Amino acid sequence: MASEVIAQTEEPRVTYLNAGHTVKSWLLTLDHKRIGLLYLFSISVFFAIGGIYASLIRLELITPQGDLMSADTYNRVFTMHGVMMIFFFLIPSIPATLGNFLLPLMLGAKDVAFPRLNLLSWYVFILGGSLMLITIMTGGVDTGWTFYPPYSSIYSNTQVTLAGVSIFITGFSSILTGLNFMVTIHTMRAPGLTWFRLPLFVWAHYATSLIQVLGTPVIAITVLALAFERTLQIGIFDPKLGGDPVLFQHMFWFYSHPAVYIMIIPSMGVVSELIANMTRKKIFGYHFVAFSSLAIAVFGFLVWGHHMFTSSQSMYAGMVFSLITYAVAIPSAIKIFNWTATIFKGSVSYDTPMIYALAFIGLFTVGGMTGLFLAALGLDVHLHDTYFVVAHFHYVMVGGAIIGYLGGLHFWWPKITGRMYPEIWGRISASIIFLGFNLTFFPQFIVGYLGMPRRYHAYVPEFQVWHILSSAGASLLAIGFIMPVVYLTWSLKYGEKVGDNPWMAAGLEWETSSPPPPENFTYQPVINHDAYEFENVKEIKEAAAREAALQTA
Ligand code: HEM
Ligand SMILES: [Cu+2]
Repeated sequence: MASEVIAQTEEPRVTYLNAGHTVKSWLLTLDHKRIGLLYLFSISVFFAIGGIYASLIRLELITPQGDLMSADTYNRVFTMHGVMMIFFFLIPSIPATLGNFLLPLMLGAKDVAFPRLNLLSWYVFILGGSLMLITIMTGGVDTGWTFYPPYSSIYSNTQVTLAGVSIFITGFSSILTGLNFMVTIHTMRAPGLTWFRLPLFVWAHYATSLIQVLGTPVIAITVLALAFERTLQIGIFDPKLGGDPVLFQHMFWFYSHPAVYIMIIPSMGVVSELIANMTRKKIFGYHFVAFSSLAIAVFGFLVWGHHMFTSSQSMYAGMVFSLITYAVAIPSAIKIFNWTATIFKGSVSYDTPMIYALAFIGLFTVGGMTGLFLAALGLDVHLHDTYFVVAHFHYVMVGGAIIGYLGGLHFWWPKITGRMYPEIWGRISASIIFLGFNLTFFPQFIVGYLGMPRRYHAYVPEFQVWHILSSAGASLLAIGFIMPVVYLTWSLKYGEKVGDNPWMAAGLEWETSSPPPPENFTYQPVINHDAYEFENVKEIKEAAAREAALQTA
């Protein structure tokens, strides 16, 4: 009785969520946790738009005739799908949402190094995104998300210039976030938190930030050059004026290959956290996993030519690019092996985040291995620009990056909101996503191998069966993606309140309350042990002490 009375008169705890209720307190917030949620909301909207385009693509391809839309409309549809998904969803996804929310918590810091810059990054992102929405409303773009000239520079009469400006602007958001994270990781670690005590999530974000800072300026210049070429015909890419159309491909892929790692490395960081915490083990070969992120980031800059094997580049260049591409597979494989070794003999709990982690390992392995098929010079001549490529990159980007993102979102949801989602729904939707994903994309390997080119809205009737499977899978996948939106939103109000550390996870972010107070910690955390040492988790210590007391009693 007495405790109830006290509970009622107790001051409600101030958290980052209730520290201000006005719209202004959100739109002008400098709190990295709120900024993370602003991103979460905005990229979800962009993902929904990209998803609507995806369903249009899959609807068109149910029949071999191009009967749902004209070729011209179809070109705009798959372009807007790619642009939305890559530039406005996948690239910002984990760094901008989970990264923003978690990095300072994991470092024991009050905020990121430059909170105002962090807020500015979001506004820049929204500005770029709005321009892309205007692009869509004024007719969209039909060049494919790769914007290759001469089609994009001379022939297309769609909004290529506006789209270029939008991507140029959005790039700054990525660069600023990367800079902010690097400075934060360098300067704001809690006392005792040395580099090799950092969670692998932090290492992954450090490597990602390097790519963002070093690579993004190149894409920004590339799309700007394209915009100039279109409006002023100055001869950067047009051979008639002394330019070189293949130069565009070099510049584009010099960024966009590393960019695929901006999408996947953060996801790998998430998976490392999930596996350590769900198996209650230190990640096997911690140093190798940490350095493999850096290796991927650095070597990722040396392989762009594998997108251009069929573009008349010299055979010797092709051989070098092929060889280095094979070399980049090594650090990815190291991660897969080390995660597997960690799971081996761990006490695994198959909660929703772990289902996502296991799905990641399986799907990313398929995606990565088929990358090796494409990196083989001779085989790529057959597979280039077919659905095999489409299947490959979806296995990595959806099966890898998005699966990791969802796993992370579920794992840290109780930290972000203070409430738990219904576990059974988590497992059901994760399983639906896994099945739907494979049904959507595995047939594309086959139909691609059989010769179906990508970006076609009509095809020979023999391919129809594969497309029907794929479209059926896409419907399942859509259901799987919509379910978390529903039950996560539901849990905001009705989810069970679960305390600070429902997973008994190791990591500084779990030591503060859920949801965290505005300044993250009410004390200065001091670190005296490595990452993933579960004996040091407060809840586990207490349980052990209770156990010991029972034994002696
Ligand atoms: C790590 C995550 C990866 C992601 C996100 C990814 C993503 C992509 C994307 C988006 C494309 C298609 C680009 C386009 O639109 O033309 C692509 C193509 C390609 N990928 Fe990957 N990839 C990844 C890993 C790998 C790996 C590990 C390898 C090889 C070891 C690889 C080799 C290739 C090759 C050779 C192509 C070009 C195929 C062609 O156009 O003929 N990729 N990848
Ligand atoms: Cu590449």
